Amino acid sequence: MSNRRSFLKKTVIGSSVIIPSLIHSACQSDIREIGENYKPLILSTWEHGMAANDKAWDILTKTGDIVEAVEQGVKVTELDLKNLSVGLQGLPDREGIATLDASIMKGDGSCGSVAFVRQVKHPICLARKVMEETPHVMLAGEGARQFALAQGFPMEEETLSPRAEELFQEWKKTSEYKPIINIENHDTIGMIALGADGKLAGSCTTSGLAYKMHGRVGDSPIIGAGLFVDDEVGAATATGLGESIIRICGSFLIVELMRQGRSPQEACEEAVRRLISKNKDIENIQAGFIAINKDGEYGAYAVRPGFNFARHHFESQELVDAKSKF
Ligand code: SD4
Repeated sequence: MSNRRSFLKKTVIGSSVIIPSLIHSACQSDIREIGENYKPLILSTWEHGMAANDKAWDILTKTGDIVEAVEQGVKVTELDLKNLSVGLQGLPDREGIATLDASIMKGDGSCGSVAFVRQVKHPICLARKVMEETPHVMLAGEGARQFALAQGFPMEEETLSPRAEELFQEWKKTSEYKPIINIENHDTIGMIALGADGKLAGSCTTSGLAYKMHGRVGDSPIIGAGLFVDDEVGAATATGLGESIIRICGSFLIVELMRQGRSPQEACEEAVRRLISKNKDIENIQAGFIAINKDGEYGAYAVRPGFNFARHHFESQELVDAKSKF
């Protein structure tokens, strides 16, 4: 922590007469300016984040284009046929239809997302188009599909991948809706990145919960829930049971906690505590968060064991097991 920031902290704690607005502007002015030298860092949820990070790192370090990096990075996962929770090969809803959610955000507040979209292989690219080509933030369902057509996206056949079809047929025997922790419903990819120029961006893409109700939308396309990025502070993204994450505005909460001086690790832990306190049936819920700040610090925390994340920076790339509450 910079001397200036520790001084500010002491000042705030040591005085009972500071006016809140002054505290706010003091904290704001403590933030490093974009353009100083930052150490690039990329974090992604789960093991598939390793391959996604590789792609994103390549783009970030060669071109410095952080939005391109987070878009192209998670596209790798959208194409990964082994992944049953991201892309059109993901497990379908209870009607046997794969519907996808995705979002992308820049640290200057620009963002775009798509929800409940069908037949689009790369929902993350469509989310970026919403951000860059429309006056809106979010398009859903048939409207999102129409927009994709208008933007020249190819429409894919609505057939399930062989593995998804097999599992769906198996599921139909009981048609019981029951998320299985860390397996069928928790492989969303969320990626957050810091560039050498101090700018941040993030992306998040998923097929959502397996066998969800038709029309169900999770946290991943909801700015502030599944993803939040602010160039003044840092970035956070989420994976896990979307309903539990939406209830606490998880990613926004983490970025705001970091703004108030918490480290990324402390902020992720506080978000998990909040999530546990606001969700019933917590024994059947897994949710995990990752976060980075502009000092290149990072953190991760989950409700229960089993969550890991991929980290890529100059010295190394590694898969890290996150700590958990239970
Ligand atoms: C959702 N957060 O739709 C996502 C689920 C997830 O892999 O993490 N899926 O609720």
